[in-house]
Amino acid sequence: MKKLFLTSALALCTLCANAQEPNIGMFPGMPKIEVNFNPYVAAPEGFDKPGQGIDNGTIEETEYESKTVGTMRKVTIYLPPKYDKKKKYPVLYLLHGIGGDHKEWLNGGVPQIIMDNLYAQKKAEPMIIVMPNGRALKDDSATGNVYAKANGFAIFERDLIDDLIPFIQGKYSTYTDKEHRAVAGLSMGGGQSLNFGLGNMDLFAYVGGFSSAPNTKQPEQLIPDVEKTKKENKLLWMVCGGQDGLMFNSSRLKAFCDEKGVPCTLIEYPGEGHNFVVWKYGLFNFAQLIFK
Ligand code: FER
Repeated sequence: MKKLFLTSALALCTLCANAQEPNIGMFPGMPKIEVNFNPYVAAPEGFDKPGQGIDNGTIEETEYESKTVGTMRKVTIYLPPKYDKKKKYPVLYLLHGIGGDHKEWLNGGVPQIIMDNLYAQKKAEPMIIVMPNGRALKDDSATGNVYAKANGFAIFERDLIDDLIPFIQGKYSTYTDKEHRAVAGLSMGGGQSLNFGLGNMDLFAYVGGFSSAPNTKQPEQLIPDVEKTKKENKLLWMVCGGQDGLMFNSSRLKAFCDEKGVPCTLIEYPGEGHNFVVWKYGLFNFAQLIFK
């Protein structure tokens, strides 16, 4: 199975262009796990289109010193409309996929438009969204064979916790407790969010996985202590396309949670594959559920 996995991953890679998520539609060999999905409710028309006459947040790119990697690392920040240093904000760490970097969400997922619209309708708590480069390597570019650099996505756990979070809390006006910190991501970033979020429940109360990739740990590793997770996690929320060959990463965790009585959402986006239709929907919904 491992060999099949590797071969197909490499085959996929040769198909995928740089800085783009692979087409997972034909991903072979993984089991279909029967689960009770949570109901899919379509996002309203225009949720990802610029709203007219509404306040806009601001996007900036900055750099932080990573002791983990030994380099200065780029990160994209989205501050909510009317960001005010005298107030404190919760923080969502929003992670990209294997073909992306700190700009992937901005280029493909228009988080600033989705959030500006949500704020205009008072449907989300004002928050800072931090979009780092989740490939914690000296060469963290999404070029060449991105699968060969996949180990950087695991190393990022230390970069995030030891370097990036302290930097963000020093530079911006943020709350610093777990109830005001969330992590979510797409594909490899979804796997990272489940791994790091459930693995560090003292740091993250809200966890989101959108079309999570095979870097997602086994449910027994993610939730070794069911009672602790029930007590400490405030939201475990997932979405995945119905035609996405990576669904098993999400459905395996959902089945485990349902069996053990751990609150967990998994929505199957009807008919969709491994793409930003699903991930924009993920952000739109997840952002409305956190920090409340
Ligand atoms: C794999 C298939 C897909 C894999 C990673 C991915 C590390 C990631 C896809 C993405 O981030 O879009 O076998 O192994």
